[in-house]
Amino acid sequence: MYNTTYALMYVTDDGITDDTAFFKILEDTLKGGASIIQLREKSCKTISFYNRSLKAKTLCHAYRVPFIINDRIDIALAVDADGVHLGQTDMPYRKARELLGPNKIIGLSVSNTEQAIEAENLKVDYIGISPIFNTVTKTSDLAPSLGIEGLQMIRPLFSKPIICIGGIHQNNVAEIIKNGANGVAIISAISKAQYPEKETKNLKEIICQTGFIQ
Ligand code: TZP
Ligand code: MG
Repeated sequence: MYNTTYALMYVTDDGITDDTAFFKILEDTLKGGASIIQLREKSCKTISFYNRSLKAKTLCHAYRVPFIINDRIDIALAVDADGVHLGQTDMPYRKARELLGPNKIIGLSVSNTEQAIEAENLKVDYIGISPIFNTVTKTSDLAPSLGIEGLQMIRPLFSKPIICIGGIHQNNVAEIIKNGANGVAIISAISKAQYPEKETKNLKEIICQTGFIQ
């Protein structure tokens, strides 16, 4: 139904509490060519998360871009999102699959080779290597950066799409794609850019110019 490429995932910035600014950036990144959106809210109340989710899903679908939710399966079900992104300490994958059914996207963060092997056995839809580089956006519950070496070790262990997250910007994105990732997930390089639409366009162009991704 939707273009489900993982090339460029924009992960929303929960530091942006003003809804007008939040949705302006979201629409800018959709215009710029983000291929999937993950709504990530770490501290807001459930009602605010739910309301943002409903509006964000409508916006993403207007651009025919899939919309997934970080962690909160209840909210994903409530708004009929396209899927969820789970961390290692979130709902276990099997239970999430049981709740969401066979057709929703379920991605899992992995921070080492053991977790990648487990994700392969579970047949999750994609994994997010977390973090690939140092980031200032997420400060708690963060494993050491895996770097390109970590990606190279994990790539042969997982057969479905791999995306990388953490500290990604225009100057390091090509290296990640050339080393086997199917895409990248980005917060601050887009949310803090002066022109998020242009920034997204540039990132997408760099990703596509590697020739590794359509
Ligand atoms: N998980 C691992 S790193 C990270 C998350 C949510 C933050 C990524 O943010 P940025 O600004 O793209 O480094
Ligand atoms: Mg989580």
